[in-house]
Amino acid sequence: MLGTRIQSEFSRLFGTVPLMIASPGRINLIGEHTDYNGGFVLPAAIDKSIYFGFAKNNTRTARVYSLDYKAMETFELDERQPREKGWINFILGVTVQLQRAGHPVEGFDCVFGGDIPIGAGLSSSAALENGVGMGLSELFELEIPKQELILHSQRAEHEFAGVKCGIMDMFASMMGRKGHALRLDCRSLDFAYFPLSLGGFKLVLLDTRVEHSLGDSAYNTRREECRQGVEKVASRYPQVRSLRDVSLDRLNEVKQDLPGKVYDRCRYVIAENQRVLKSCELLAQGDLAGFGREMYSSHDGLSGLYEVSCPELDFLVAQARENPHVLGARMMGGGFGGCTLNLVASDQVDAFVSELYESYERAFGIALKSYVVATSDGTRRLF
Ligand code: GAF
Repeated sequence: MLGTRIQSEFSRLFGTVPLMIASPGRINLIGEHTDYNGGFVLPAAIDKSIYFGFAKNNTRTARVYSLDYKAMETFELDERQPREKGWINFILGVTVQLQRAGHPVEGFDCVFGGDIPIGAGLSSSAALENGVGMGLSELFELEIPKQELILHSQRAEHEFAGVKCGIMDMFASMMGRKGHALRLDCRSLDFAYFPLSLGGFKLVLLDTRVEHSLGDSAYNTRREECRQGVEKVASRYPQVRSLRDVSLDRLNEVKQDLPGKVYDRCRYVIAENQRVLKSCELLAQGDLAGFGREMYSSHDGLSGLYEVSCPELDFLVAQARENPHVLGARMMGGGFGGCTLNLVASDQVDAFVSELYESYERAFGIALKSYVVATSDGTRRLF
């Protein structure tokens, strides 16, 4: 087990027994690019995690070893600025946020490693940030509430990774519950655990293994385009704070004043919010086929109106559509690469994956990867 490996690696490197934390990645059933628009999402924590060992070292230095990168990095606790690049930024970023919030963090040693594929859109960075937040909170007995840790993770991502992400990823990773998705209102942060019974179907991730470089900058541009749309509508309806408050009728009233792209982005977000609410109803009624149709519509909007898909993702979703054993498929996460999420009949998963493996290789010369995922509990102390 990975956790045990981390623990023994820790003892080998630092000569003590650490406290252990597990922090999972996430999938998102539906509700993409709605979180930073004050809307709704339906993510779940998954059974792929980063494991951490932590111990105090009675200095003012953090020594952190990444098992996956086989690399040790250190920083002093009064370091406050992001490094130019690298994974240490996520750990440094959370440590800085905790200190800024007045939490007395001291020197620590940390070893971490996991099985969340990196760059696949499964939020390995949120898992990393959450794990560091909880680990330091436990180590120094800070008793920081989970909801506060989530906000520290988000700020670390904004300031130390440069992505103006919403709250979904860290929320899902931190608050996940086995057997459930989370129906989250990203404005109020009210959430409800949503039992997920998929009957004879499984959630299958197909990893394009591409990460188009415009991802981060395009993400920030989408945020800005949504803001422009809100600003226009709010000039007529001052109570409007985010696209969550905007109906298509009201958006149409200002259509002539908006650049075409901005209109399209807003139209997508308004529809996607409605799809999340509808999907919750369909899933509660056990209507998986209906939910699958919402997944396809979500993908169409992300690809056509929001323009965050890419040929590899579109190809995989188009192929899934042809397969009668797949109820729904969509790109997942920020876009421009990463995974598609597919709802596939359990006894057809192998056939589906091997068929796509071949056609994807023929089309793009890339070896597809696939993962069958289950839901799991969120970030937690193991011992
Ligand atoms: C990324 C972001 F980090 C999330 O906040 C969310 O906006 C998602 O893209 C798109 O739904 O994962």
